[in-house]
Amino acid sequence: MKLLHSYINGRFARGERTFAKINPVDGSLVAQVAEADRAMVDEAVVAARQALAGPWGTFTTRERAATLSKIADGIEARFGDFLAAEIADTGKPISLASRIDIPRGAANFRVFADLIKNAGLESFQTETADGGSAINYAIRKPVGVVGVITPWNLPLLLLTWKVAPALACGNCVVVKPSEETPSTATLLAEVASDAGLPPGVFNVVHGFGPDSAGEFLTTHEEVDAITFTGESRTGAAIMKAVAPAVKPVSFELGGKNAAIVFADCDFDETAQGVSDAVFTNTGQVCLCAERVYVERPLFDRFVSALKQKAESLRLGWPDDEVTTTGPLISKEHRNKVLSYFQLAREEGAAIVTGGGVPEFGDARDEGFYVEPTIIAGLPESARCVREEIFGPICHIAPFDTEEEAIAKANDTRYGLAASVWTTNLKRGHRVAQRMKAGITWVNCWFLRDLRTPFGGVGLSGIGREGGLHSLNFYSELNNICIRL
Ligand code: NAD
Ligand code: 6OD
Repeated sequence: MKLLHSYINGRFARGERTFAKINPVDGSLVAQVAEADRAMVDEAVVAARQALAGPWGTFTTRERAATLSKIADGIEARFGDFLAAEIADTGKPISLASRIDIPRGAANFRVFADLIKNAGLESFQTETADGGSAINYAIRKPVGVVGVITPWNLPLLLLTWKVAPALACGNCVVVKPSEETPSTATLLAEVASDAGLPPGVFNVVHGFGPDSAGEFLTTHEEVDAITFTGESRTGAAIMKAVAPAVKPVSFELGGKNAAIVFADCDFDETAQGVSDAVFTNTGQVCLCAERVYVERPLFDRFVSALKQKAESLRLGWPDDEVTTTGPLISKEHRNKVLSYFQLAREEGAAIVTGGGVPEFGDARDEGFYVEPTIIAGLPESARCVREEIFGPICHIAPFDTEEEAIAKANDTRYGLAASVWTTNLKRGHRVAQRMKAGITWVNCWFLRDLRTPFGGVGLSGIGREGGLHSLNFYSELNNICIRL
């Protein structure tokens, strides 16, 4: 049986307690994972602190960028290993992991290798009151030791999205991947070491959140900043934990995202696009649409089309190329999603399709699949319309006016993403600009340019990452003022 270790100061280190990583496809055991205790987290943070003052601290920007590019090469060279690890941990279809997760793991390192070489900083020629002048210019320094805490839904993508810019800026990191997805982070440690990253620069500690590696990391005095992706409630707990030390945080949190479909949309493209927005990765993407609003003249036709898309999804084994939809990540998460299916019925929803658990007649019946589900007929106040479910489910409702659609889409405490579907260019801009969301897509969904700001408003997060925004979070900008 595989045993996954933490990676501390350039070596794999075994914790005393282990926990089981279960394959969500059939409930089989993927690996035992050795949990890092408080002393191991401390060791990782101390190693990271020392590494800042070691050879890593002397790397030029160009040398850091070259190391990041080598890590990207290493991920690509071991594409098959990363793919197998990602699939075993999450059960997601090979078609998805090979198209999105693993390529983005490499792309995150390449993009930030390029960006750090080319990132400029501001400078000002300042006129002084006595008729003289001064020059102000800013320099970029690493923040120090960055704690990186990530979720299970896009494990490699989301972890590298934070680790790459943090390293590009010269920091050292201690990463706590989700307990549900320990495998790709462990592989990344091998790749980072092969790429010549000095010991202590990249550390991985395995474990859980409260009273485990997650909490030991956020509360550690020697951690200078925390970057976190996960549930809004967890973000709130971490915020409390770091408050006494006033640590900077970057939070990418939950969402209850809306898709607005106008009657003038390109029907076929929109039906496919909205189906992707709802069901990709079994609805386990923070950007997924869980609320779909359709202009009334198109409503019945669109509901039928989306139902047909949902029913044509292929739930199956992840390594089967035709599988489109995998299981949910765990039994616990499936129970949560099923409790919302039940709640929808109690709240009086019409179940357009799904609402249950598929039967396969083989080992997958021991896994954590649910049916792609569409519900309708609920008031906007219903819990199923207000709370993030994080599964393959949406509520679909009609609207009569643009104002009404905007008001309904924005009536949420979250504010991560939205999508607007129309062939009217002016309306596309107009509605997109009024969305209460960090990112709005028009006639597309999850189309990413890694240089753009990414993050959410309200319960969906604090701060922006992406491009220069990441570089600025992972740097201390020092201003220098010279009197001339
Ligand atoms: P989660 O909040 O349960 O866990 C995320 C990570 O935090 C895990 O590594 C976990 O072990 C750790 N953790 C939990 N409690 C902690 C604590 N008290 N202290 C320190 N660490 C702690 O989230 P999840 O269930 O893994 O992921 C799903 C959630 O993540 C959804 O809400 C989804 O919307 C959100 N998400 C957001 C984004 C985004 O970019 N905004 C991206 C992906 C996922
Ligand atoms: O694409 C990204 O950079 C990103 N952070 C995606 C987040 C997806 C949420 O599940």
